[in-house]
Amino acid sequence: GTARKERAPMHGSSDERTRTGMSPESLKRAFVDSMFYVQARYWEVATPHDLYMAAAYTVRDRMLERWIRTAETYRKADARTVCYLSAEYLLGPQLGNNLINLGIVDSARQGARDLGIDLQEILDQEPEPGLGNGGLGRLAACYLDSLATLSIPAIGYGIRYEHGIFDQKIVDGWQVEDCDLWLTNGNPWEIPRPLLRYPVRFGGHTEPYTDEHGRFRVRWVPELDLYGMAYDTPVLGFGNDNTNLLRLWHATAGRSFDLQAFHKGDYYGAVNAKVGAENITKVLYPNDEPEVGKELRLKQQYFFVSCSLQDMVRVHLQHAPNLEGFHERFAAQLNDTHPSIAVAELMRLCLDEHGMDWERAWEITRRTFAYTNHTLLPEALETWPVELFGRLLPRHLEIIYEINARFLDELRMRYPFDPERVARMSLIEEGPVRRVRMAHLATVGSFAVNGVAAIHSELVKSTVLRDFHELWPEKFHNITNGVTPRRFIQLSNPDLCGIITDLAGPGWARDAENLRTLEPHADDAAFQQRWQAMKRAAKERLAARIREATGAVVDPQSLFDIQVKRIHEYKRQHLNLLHIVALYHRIKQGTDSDPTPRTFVFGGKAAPGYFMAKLIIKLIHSVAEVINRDPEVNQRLRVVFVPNFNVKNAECIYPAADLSEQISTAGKEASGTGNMKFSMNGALTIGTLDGANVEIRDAVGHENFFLFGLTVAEVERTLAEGYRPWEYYRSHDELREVIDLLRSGLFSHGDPDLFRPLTDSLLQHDPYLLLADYPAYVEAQARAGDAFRDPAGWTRMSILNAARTGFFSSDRAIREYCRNIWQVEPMPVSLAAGNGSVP
Ligand code: GL9
Repeated sequence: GTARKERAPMHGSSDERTRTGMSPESLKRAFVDSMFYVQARYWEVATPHDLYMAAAYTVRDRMLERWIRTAETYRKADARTVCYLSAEYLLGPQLGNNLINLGIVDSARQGARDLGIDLQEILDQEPEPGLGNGGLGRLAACYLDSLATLSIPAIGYGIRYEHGIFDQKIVDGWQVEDCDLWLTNGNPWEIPRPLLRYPVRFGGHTEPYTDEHGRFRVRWVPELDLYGMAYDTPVLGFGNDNTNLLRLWHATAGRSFDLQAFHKGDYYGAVNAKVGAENITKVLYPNDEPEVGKELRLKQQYFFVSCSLQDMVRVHLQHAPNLEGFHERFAAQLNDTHPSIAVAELMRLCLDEHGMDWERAWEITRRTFAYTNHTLLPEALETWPVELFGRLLPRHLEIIYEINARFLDELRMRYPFDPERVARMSLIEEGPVRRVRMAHLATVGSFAVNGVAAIHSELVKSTVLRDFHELWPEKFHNITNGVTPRRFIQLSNPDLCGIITDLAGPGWARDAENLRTLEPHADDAAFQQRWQAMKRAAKERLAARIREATGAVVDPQSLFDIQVKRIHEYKRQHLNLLHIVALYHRIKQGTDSDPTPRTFVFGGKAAPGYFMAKLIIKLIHSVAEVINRDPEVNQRLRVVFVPNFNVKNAECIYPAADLSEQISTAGKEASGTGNMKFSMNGALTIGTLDGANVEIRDAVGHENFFLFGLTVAEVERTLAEGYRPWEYYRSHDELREVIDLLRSGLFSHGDPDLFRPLTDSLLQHDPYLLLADYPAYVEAQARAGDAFRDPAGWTRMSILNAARTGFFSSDRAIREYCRNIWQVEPMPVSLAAGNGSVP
């Protein structure tokens, strides 16, 4: 409405400023008001949760002017906008981060103190939105932070799962999953938009018809419709006034339920159908890489993609008469193949709903999307059975067939004598069960494809998408992942933040390359002392946390050797365990030569259906139990498992690490992002040449990194030559003794069979080459242990790691996406300009 625009009242007026002031005084007043007017509580009966809610609303109020002003600025400028489509956002707690990005941490702490409250206690109350499984979802959250910080017009689109990643409990050393309840006590950060709803359809059939111009068209007659309703969360930039939008969709039953089923008198049937519709956004699938092919999962994917594209179309049509130019307004990033059905959905919207012809629709679609690949693991490459696909989305399957028919025609022309290549590239996998290959759909339907670390992007080009790279070499990019220094240094490690700010000034958190100012101080004794004190304090905090969570007592003087990440065979937590058992064995034998006391910390969730991963968790606990209570050993070694590894715990873990375990089989870990968080916080890495480890090692200096293991080429060769793990077992005495100990029942109360599935797998197949890498790993660990006994040398390396990892800021990654892929420019928001006056 232009008419409305003229009369638009100016919020953000001086009244508004006073009301949303940032001083301790006004924060305090607003907090007390929120307690009364929002929480409806009085002081004497307020629970810790009430304190948190009142604080969150107080902070949220202070985000709104920026948020609204940002929306207004982007809209007026008709700005090209990035739409990040992701099934996962592992946001972590919001309050602390929002305080930092608003620049009011000190005011808030002061205000709280005046009221006799400890800010930390309030922060600890927040349940975390764990709407992601691991690296991929956390990456999306880091990218939202950087997009806002770099003033890039951007919207994050995703799913508002009622239950995020499960809570992990440990019972008798086994993982037990518990339902995540992040929403049950209310979510103060989101704004429900009940009127912002879109219909989403499923099932039914399609029928041809002739439109009023006599053109052939197709109509989808769905069986079922439901609605997606928007919940909006503001995402603050740091050091600027931009505040972007994260829009998550919630499923509710549509009219078809009410009208058809209820009115037919089948009340219970109708209720059931309604519940079925609302199930779509009930729960996040807790699998990491391997896919399961569950119908509900495909429904989730289509549901959120359809809502998001309809929303984008609505916005576009506010500025334009039709969908021409859609690709100029939006760059839509597909975070893995999970949202890749978007290619078919945008085609459907253009063709069926907006009457466009195929060629034009395809042009717009291909110029809208870009696709990020996050894994090469064959079992993780998404494919959907054609039968299931056609049952749920008959029109989309038709469109995919048509895309494919045209694509294959092109290929046959280009490669007339290579039918095998054409079959390999098809969007449909032929076989006993025909399947839709989502990575091929995403690649064909996008203008850019990228991997997430240099080595990974090369492997994408030479393995899973090799044929596509040969066809379209210019389409392929690398964008090495990054992590936000706001959350993973400033928020998690205030002491380190203080050190850096003293040297580099406060600007470093917006320009992480400024971390280099630490470098000249790496050998300075006084500086080293401050650094050691920082590390020491972080280790003490983690030790306290561990004691609280597990009862285990660990020594902050010892080397903290930490592996936290999803539990997966390719990540090789059990290689770490083989080394621990070797150290134990040496101490028991009296053959030990590495007297460095160590605390081994593990953390991570296993997919609920992944038996081996769960057995690895049990093995960690079992080894811990034997080692921690043996007085001959426990002065030197401790092993702990931090239950329920999540963003909140992670913030306490990364700063406390001396040694970061990044020991995946070369070629398997696409990038890793924990590796970056550790080294930014001054941990040294023991790692393979896999994922971003390669670039971290180059950045920090080879002498400041404990490298071991087979390279990708060596892994390939070893497997090609017929790998026989048994021979490593036979010829390596210590390795054999270690595995025999696992099979002896020592760690399983005399039951020699408990860990048999693991040891058998290692001895018979060992697909991740633990035995081949074992000698090199143990040797690298010995180097690390030795190095730790030279505190000055270690501290120097630790400082250099932090100083040289600015490249791994997600700001750098997002700048690369903006320049190389999205072609989008910053649009800074100003709170001052013209908006200060009362109308
Ligand atoms: C992952 C890769 O395995 C990681 O190596 C990578 O760092 C991240 C982000 O690019 O993506 N792909 C993937 O499916 N997951 C990743 O972590 N899995 C989970 O998020 C559980």
